[in-house]
Amino acid sequence: LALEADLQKAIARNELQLYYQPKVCLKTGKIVGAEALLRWNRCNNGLVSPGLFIPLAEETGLIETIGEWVVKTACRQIKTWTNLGLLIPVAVNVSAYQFNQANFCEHLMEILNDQGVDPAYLELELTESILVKNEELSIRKLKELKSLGVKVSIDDFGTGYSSLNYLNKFPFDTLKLDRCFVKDVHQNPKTQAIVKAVTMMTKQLNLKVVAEGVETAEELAFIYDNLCHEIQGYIFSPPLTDAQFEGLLKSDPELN
Ligand code: G
Ligand code: G
Ligand code: NA
Ligand code: MN
Repeated sequence: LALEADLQKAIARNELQLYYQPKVCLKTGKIVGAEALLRWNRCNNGLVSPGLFIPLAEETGLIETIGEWVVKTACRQIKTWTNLGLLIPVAVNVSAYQFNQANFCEHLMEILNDQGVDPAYLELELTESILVKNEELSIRKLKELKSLGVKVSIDDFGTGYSSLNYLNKFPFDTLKLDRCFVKDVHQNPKTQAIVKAVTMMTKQLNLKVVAEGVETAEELAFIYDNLCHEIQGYIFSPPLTDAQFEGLLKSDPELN
């Protein structure tokens, strides 16, 4: 497959790039984090959607190398920003194949140590489907990660198996409310009921809530009134290059 052959060479050819989408605190309006989102500029011919090449990378095992590149690049970015006085935690998406590697935690710590990055600035975004394959093992891994100081989020919450029991069992720091509960929420009483119930529950469970994919002022207004802590979405900013993200951070008067 031509796509696979090209993907194999993407790292060596310098075609992979991380974009960073701001996470914004609703209370203060400030940027309080970033999600790293992978982009592939295939043969410098335009971006291929990760929705397309991540599944391919998973099927072929290339995700191992790519995932490592993502973590290393994110760590280097954290280091660069820290040195500039910009203290911004960066979240990376982790796929099942990566998480289920026997040495995932050791390997992660090795990278953090090599790069000299405080683990508290790295977050992992995991989906439910990653964790349900082997619950006991997943719980042990999450506990290990947390003991090392790494933060863990449940991504796309509400779209997978969504046993509420997982919130009990898995030691997450943050719940990322999937965009399907944000889109047009102001017009949909059923969605509103779900958002209210989820956020009320997370308050009791001491979880931070990030609303994903906020696009409109109406969606934002509902989210604002309903216990979410942070938002991520086009209403504030799309994913940005590192330079654009840095520019946005520096334009915040309180950070200068
Ligand atoms: O970035 P959107 O911008 O198109 O991302 C599409 C999908 O690809 C999302 O589900 C996102 O979680 C996933 N994705 C983006 N970057 C990465 C990455 O570095 N690793 C993994 N495993 N998935 C990623
Ligand atoms: O699956 P995951 O939640 O990791 O990926 C987030 C995805 O959502 C990325 O593809 C990102 O580009 C996309 N995204 C971010 N903000 C918005 C938004 O406001 N609207 C829509 N439709 N997508 C968004
Ligand atoms: Na994510
Ligand atoms: Mn998500």
